[in-house]
Amino acid sequence: MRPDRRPSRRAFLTGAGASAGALALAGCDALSQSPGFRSVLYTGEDLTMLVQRALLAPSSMAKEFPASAISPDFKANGSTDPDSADYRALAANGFAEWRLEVGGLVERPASYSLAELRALPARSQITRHDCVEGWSCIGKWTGVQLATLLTAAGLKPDARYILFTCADELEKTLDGSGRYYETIDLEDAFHPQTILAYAMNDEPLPIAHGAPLRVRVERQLGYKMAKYLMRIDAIESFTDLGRGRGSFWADRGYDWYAGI
Ligand SMILES: Nc1nc2c(c(=O)[nH]1)N[C@H]1C(S)=C(S)[C@@H](COP(=O)(O)O)O[C@H]1N2
Ligand SMILES: [Mo]
Repeated sequence: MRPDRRPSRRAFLTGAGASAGALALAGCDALSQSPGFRSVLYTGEDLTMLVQRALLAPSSMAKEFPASAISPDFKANGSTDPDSADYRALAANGFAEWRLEVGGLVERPASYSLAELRALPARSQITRHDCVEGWSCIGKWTGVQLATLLTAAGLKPDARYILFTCADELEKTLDGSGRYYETIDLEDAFHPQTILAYAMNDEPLPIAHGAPLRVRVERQLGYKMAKYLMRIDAIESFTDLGRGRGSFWADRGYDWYAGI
């Protein structure tokens, strides 16, 4: 740790200790007071205050459900079978040649195969997916926390959003402007339930649901959950992408922040 960082870090620890005490009074001490949990919170110079806030505030978590609540038929929506030659070739080979590129405003650009992502620490969550069209389904998602990849890559100071670039064109246009993309801010990017999912209901993610990898941003509507991920980039602004509103559907009139 750089010496100049110490005072603010210590100040934060004092504040966090106070809220751990408040949690204990409320009868929720088991997790917040366990030494393991605290060291997860307080180590790692790359963890931002945002991450720590998210972990300390259980109310900011999306509701998780028991396995018995999983929908027997999870509807597939939007693109369900991308028809580009590149995607077809990757799918034909079981995505063995696919790689997720991580770049943009990061210190250490990286590239991951599906096997490499599966070897990283995983998180599973059973959540309700709410589509703006008015339907909901509950599914189990397993993947790597986006925070893990972003921490490994190291965000540069001017990074403000994470951009997801997908393999599919939902709208066929001559200039390629119908390619699906999404952006989220860093609070959602580092949220513990924001995962890059490679499995659904304990099976490899089906093509209809975004194989080989899709993002889950559980506190927002379904259209934020970009499927068919090809790359993620840290960016400062999205005004120069698409039509400038930050996502395929925001460009077509929906809200960029689709909180539920
Ligand atoms: N790449 C891509 N991601 C996408 C879409 C899409 O068409 N293409 N549709 C979105 C919408 S509107 C919803 S509701 C969900 C649907 O996910 P599902 O097919 O697993 O139900 O994916 C979202 N992510
Ligand atoms: Mo949707």
